[in-house]
Amino acid sequence: MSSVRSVLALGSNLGASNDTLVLAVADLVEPENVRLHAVSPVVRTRPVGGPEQPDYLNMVIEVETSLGPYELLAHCQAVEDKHHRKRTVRWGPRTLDVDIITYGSWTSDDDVLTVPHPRAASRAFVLQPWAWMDAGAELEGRPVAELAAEAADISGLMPFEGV
Ligand code: PH2
Ligand code: MG
Ligand code: MG
Repeated sequence: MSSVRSVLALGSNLGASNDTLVLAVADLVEPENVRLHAVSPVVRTRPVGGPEQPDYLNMVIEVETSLGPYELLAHCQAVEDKHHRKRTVRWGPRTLDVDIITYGSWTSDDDVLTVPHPRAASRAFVLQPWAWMDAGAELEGRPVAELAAEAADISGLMPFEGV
């Protein structure tokens, strides 16, 4: 059974966000064929885009999975749904967002799934926790830590110290 490493980004800014993230990580790696490989620290971040809304808690995880990319997407969406995700305003507040950032070296740009995530390379709320999780990580041929330092939203990111 071949398996692939995939980086997933989680975000929440409605409800008990820290609890939601902890529970969502457990849900994401609950199936036998999704194994947790690494976890980032949780960060508090200013919202990027969308309407005025609360700060987010963000984190990333790396999983190893034998699910195909579209199966992994469906699994991520099922976990979002379990945590009462409503799909209304684009970039609006949400109880839980789970995005596939990378899926091995596989790339895709279709109506269902774009991988690597099209905006990840410019979003400190993804890049900085990822760099803390995996100091050697690269995206689009560049160190993730360098991309994080250059991202416009880096100044709005702070470590999350707990509730
Ligand atoms: N997600 C978005 C839009 N803006 N801003 C922050 N800080 N964190 C997010 O997770 C986020 C966002 C769309 O998915
Ligand atoms: Mg998102
Ligand atoms: Mg999403």
